[in-house]
Amino acid sequence: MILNIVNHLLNTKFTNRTCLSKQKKVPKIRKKAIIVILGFIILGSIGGYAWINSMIPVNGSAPVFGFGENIVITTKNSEKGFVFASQTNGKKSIGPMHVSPTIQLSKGQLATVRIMNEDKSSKHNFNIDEFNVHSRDLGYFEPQSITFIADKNGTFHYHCTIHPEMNGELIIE
Ligand SMILES: [Cu+2]
Repeated sequence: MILNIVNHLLNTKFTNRTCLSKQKKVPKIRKKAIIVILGFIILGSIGGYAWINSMIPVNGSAPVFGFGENIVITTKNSEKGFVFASQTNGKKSIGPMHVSPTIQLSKGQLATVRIMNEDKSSKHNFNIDEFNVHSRDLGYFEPQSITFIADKNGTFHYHCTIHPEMNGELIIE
């Protein structure tokens, strides 16, 4: 009889324990969910910060929302030596390849230069000093995009600091 009671108590204790451990498991899952949600919020805000930062032109301090003119420039090694080349000539229509294309922009226009080094033999960079546009020294097939505001009228030069013969004009009207 006593043994039965002890057994019964042990059983209830045991089942209570399993109940307790089950109850503990639920908050653990919730904790994990909260951590995951917090992780998403943190990653999201880092991503959002980076995204807004990428909207700040290199010659400005505030983000500019909108689509800039895309200027696609590649660097190549041709018979003429190292050259800047473009398929777009600063305009949206895709035409023949231009060597050292003249980039034309309207004053106040947002522009994104997309540079790609297609030259195996050398690193190249892209600079427009007056607009604080300075790329890294790009290795083979390394791309970089730089956004700036064409906030001054005039004729400017873009160039590669490694090869002074690599240069072209930027006209803002
Ligand atoms: Cu170069």
